[in-house]
Amino acid sequence: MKKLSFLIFAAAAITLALPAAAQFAKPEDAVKYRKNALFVMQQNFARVAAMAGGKAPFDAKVAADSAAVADFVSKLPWAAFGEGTDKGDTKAKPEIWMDKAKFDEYAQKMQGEMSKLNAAAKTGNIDSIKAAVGSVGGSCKTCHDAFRM
Ligand code: ASC
Repeated sequence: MKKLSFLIFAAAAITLALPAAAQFAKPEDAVKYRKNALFVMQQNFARVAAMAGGKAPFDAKVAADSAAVADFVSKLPWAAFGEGTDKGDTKAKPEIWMDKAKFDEYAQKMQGEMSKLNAAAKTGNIDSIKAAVGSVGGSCKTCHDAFRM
């Protein structure tokens, strides 16, 4: 019994000590997690971008709601780029793990721009939204050019 309690304690301690990055049962789960998060983010961002680009009618409420979701979800993918998740059904380049600092910097940059878009969308000002959409798009592209196949 003592041994079992110890094992449970040890397992809990290890789980809590691990960074969020490692908290996936399998590497495939991490890949799926980050792809799904990026997909949900992209869908919400693209909806706002379509309005900003005049390709969809401007609806301030939809824009604000979508930007808020994109902002929140923009925080999620990064914990799923841990070591050993460079394999499988992914377009992530090995360069991510060779220059993690740069990758993290680009990820941070995008999150910052997305949070500015969220703030702009809350004001309902289409010109501010347009400018912020451009900055987010630029930050997506910078990272994709360097780190996506
Ligand atoms: C999107 C999307 C991207 C970015 C990028 C902007 O909607 O899927 O990867 O915007 O195209 O340059």
